[in-house]
Amino acid sequence: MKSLVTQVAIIGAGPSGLLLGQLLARQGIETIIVERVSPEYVLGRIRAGILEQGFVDLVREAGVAQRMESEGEVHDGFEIAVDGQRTHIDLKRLTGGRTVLCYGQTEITRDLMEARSESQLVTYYESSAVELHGLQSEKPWVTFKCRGVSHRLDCDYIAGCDGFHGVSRQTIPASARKEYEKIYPFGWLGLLSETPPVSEELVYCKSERGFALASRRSRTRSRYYLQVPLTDKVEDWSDEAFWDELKRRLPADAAEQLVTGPSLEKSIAPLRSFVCEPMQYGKLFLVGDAAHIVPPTGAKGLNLAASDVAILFQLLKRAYRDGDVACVARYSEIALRRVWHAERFSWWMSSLLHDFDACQVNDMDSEIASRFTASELDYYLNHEEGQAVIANQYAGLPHESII
Ligand code: RFL
Ligand code: PHB
Repeated sequence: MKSLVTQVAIIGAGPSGLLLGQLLARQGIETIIVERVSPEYVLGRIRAGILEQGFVDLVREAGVAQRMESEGEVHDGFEIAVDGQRTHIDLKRLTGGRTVLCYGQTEITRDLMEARSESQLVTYYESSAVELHGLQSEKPWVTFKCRGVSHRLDCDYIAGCDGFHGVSRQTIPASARKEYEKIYPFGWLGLLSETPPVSEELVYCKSERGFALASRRSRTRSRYYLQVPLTDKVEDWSDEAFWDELKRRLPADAAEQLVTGPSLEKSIAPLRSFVCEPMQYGKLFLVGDAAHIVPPTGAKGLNLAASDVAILFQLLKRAYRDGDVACVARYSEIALRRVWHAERFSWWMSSLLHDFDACQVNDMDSEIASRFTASELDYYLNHEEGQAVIANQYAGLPHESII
């Protein structure tokens, strides 16, 4: 057994774990990350594309913003199209100047990984049998296997940044946590292609055939999504079938301009709302997808992960720098307030823009339900105050108000 010691053990080298590690390192706080898969596998995941200002500021604070600032695109707004009718949500005007940055999660992760290896900070990739111990004691520890060698990592705190399927949340006794969950009756089929995007801004489309999203990574790289039944498999969707269906769901003028091409990646993600309360247990803190999941419609998952990181970082800084070790007890209470705001907004955006009728899950008579939805869409899209509600929540709460 190889013995290791650090101050904060981080489980998971996704964006949450890497960002926390980078911020702590800049304060002289030591971390070791333990990750289940290889760096190549982590970078093969195509996920988020929209970053709120709070996220961008945090990446700057971590000293890793250089490429994001030169390659990321500032988006002043986005569009919502309902049955082909396009409405522009002017984020900048409606929020008093706030915008979002379009820059892929894969790129952020790559930037953070490179910064970590340049600073010679330790990450154990391809680790198995990861287990957390002594969470209620003064000195918790983590055991894992890496390259055939068993390791024991002693630490002061453990940050569980290991995503929804990770080990951290499962280590908290079931009697000490409550989980809230809603699974939606459809998924998102995503396709990435080296083709010029159909629009300068994102277009969220509600159509009779179901939801679609036209997103992008750059002037030459597009990311599109289609609402699909949960029973569909990626193999059921050829590139051609994807493009045909997308054209039918996009507004006609956009469909005409759509440039198609071979897919670089295609995957299906289920849609889920999930929260684990509390987000801490003794010396373990759950961060990001390990503690909560939102459906991707509001572009909130990664941003919420970053706000957890910001909170935990500030509390750990206070504990190590000022000796205020008691303050870490407030982590869950502070984080959950923001989590529930994002959960509610993401659920609401998803409910408004997806086709539930196709799934026959409405408990209301579907005719009256569709009138209610039409009226709700009219209010939120055709009135200034409705648009402002969407814009302010989409742009995200400023991080200054977190603690
Ligand atoms: P991750 O990214 O899942 O990383 C967790 C890491 O932990 C590792 N791991 C373990 N390591 C050690 N031991 C174990 N037992 C382990 N088990 C797992 C995993 O291998 C992995 O490397 O969680 P993290 O860091 O909290 O980051 C969260 C974000 O990835 C997620 O919230 C976003 O991608 C959600 N999301 C979006 N968020 C946004 O803010 N804006 C968006 O536009 C947006 N679009 C999306 C999305 C998520 C999507 N999918 C695929 C669910 C679009 C999609 C399609
Ligand atoms: C993406 O580009 O992957 C993306 C953008 C906005 C969302 C979800 C995903 O709401």
